[in-house]
Amino acid sequence: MSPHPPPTGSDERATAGPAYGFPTGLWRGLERRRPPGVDAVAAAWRSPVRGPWLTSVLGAALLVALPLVVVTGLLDWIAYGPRLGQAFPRDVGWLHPPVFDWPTRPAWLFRVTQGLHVTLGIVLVPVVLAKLWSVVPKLFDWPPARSPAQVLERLSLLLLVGGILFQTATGLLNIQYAYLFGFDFYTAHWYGGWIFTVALVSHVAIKLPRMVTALRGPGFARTPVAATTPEPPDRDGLVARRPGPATVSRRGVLALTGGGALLLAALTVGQSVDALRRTALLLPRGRRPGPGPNGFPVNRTVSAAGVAPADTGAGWRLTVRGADRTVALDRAALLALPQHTARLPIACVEGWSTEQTWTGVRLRDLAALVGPSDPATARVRSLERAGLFNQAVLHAGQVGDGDALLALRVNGVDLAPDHGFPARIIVPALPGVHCTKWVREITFGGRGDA
Ligand SMILES: Nc1nc2c(c(=O)[nH]1)N[C@H]1C(S)=C(S)[C@@H](COP(=O)(O)O)O[C@H]1N2
Ligand SMILES: [Mo]
Repeated sequence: MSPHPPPTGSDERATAGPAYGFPTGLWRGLERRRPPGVDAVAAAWRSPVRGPWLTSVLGAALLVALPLVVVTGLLDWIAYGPRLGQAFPRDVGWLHPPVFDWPTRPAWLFRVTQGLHVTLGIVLVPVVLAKLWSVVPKLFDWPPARSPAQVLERLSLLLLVGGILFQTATGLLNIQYAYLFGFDFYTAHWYGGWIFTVALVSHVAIKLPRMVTALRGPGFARTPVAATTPEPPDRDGLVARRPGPATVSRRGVLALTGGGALLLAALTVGQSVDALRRTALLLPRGRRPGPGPNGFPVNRTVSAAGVAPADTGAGWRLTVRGADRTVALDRAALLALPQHTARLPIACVEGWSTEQTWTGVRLRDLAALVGPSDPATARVRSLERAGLFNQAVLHAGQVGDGDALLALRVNGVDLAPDHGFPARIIVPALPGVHCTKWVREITFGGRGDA
């Protein structure tokens, strides 16, 4: 039994909503010219659990988590190296966070930022859907606005809802390699991210006080279905006008949402935790990367990259260029140089990461062969002819790190062809995309001529 009998007529609804702003005649006129069916549709949303409390609980969860997704997304862009001209999108004008040289320590830094960005983006899908469900009747509000301020607010909601759906869809499609859209992923996800962020900030600014009020009021976290009744009519119109009987409690909705999020988390964490790889059911590739020391995920295989076995055989030479000279080294010559071993992650921005033990020549030792051992940059080129990631530029801090390697071996054996044989780059905290495989040439730039 509801302690608050639901309002029945449209008069109550009008008084529950905000008063009409300027120009009053326009809003009143709209109110009178109701499109056919709008009342029937609005009345069809009858769940008594909808209301400020449920929307606020879901909103609070998103308020904590979404900023993390936004910030880690921006950090991933910085990690790609905008100063080195290799972040995507490249030309963003002034629209970017302060850029800095991505550090090499802690070595797991990029593993964590890309992992949080992708994993949270996936895990939050049920929470976002539940939040949208809790407010969906407002989509059918008539009149659609009652003041110019409300027009603006509703436009920002359009950007907010459209933004999060767009970011989630493009992100998920990208990690599945499903380029169904006819535009560049990076550009779309970047600008989509800004639109979403601006809409999110204004939405929070507008709604935060109401969220706090709702959460400070009576709670419903323990109310069972039998005792579930609607909240009193609210000025936002979240509470159903003609609520039906409860078929689920508020805590039931939250349990379902949380359960969905936990399930997605369980299916996703294996992408970032080597021991749980087999549980990563959503990982589009490399869930069973095969046995042995080279048994870890492969993003682009040697055949997909079009690198021919003849190019990586006995005739392969690494060209190293520097300020003073150019040298060509075969694999035996590289193996004869001092070898260094480091345990480092490969972290792919598409969501997965893995930690392996790499052995090879320190980049700064290679630099010393051809010029100063502390160059400003290193440009690495692959045997791969086409492809966005057939080259990468490293900054001074990355070249100079004692664990920055041209890796020849992994886990005590030669690199497999798919992992970049004869040689690949591996640098602490470097995004996976810049850990160039099948390296053919490294050019060290002098100090100052980066
Ligand atoms: N030449 C070349 N190197 C490359 C790539 C590529 O497409 N071409 N992909 C990169 C990406 S996106 C990642 S995540 C890592 C993956 O390394 P792995 O396949 O050895 O795990 O390799 C990087 N090196
Ligand atoms: Mo990657």
